[in-house]
Amino acid sequence: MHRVNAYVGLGANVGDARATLTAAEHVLAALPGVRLRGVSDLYATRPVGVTDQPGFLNAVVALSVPADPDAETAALALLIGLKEIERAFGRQRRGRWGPRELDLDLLVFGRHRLHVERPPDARSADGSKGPAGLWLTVPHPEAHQRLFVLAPLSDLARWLSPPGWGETVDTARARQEVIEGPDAVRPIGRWDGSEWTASA
Ligand code: A4P
Ligand code: MG
Repeated sequence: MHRVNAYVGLGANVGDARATLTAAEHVLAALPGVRLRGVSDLYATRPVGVTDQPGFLNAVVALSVPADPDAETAALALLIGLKEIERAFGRQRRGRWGPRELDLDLLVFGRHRLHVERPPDARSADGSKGPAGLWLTVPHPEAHQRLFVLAPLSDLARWLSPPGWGETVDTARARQEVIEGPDAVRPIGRWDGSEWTASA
């Protein structure tokens, strides 16, 4: 079986964000065929995009996931799993960049560059209706210019150079730190195997 290393970004700013991210991390690690490779520190982050909303908590997890029968199918299957977890945690639709109970973004899927659009009438192999209009771009098109992604990602993969970036995660993080300023992200917890405990 082929496997790839995937990175998933977690974010929340509605409800008990810390409890949500902790529980979501455990659900992610229990997805079929998925192995957990690492969990970043937990960060308190300043909202980006829509700035008039509560601060976020963000983290990133490193996963090893099945890549069969092909990268595109496997990445879409993972995305569908992420969307189901968001729904299970009560994610409401409030518009782009707005407040959210839980946001799960597929940041990197191995060395693959994918852009997939599933037509609204797409049907899965068993004939049941698939998720309408689902689309996917990896690496995530905005990840390289968001410190709330780059800081936790560099905890896990600072030397990684995602396809299309032309730079390492750490280089992008250092540049973005200058642009966003020292208060944009703040580490507040370290993963101890079951939860984030307060950083020393
Ligand atoms: N989609 C395409 N590619 C991907 C991918 N690589 N990963 C599609 C995940 N989804 C992907 O996403 C909309 C559609 O994007 C999905 O149906 C999927 O098919 P969504 O999560 O439902 O909508 P959204 O999150 O409102 O939009 P978007 O563009 O993902 O928002 P962002 O970019 O996630 O921004 N500030 C801080 N500090 N921390 C945050 O976590 N998050 C946002 C949300 C804004 N500001 C933030 C934070
Ligand atoms: Mg999203």
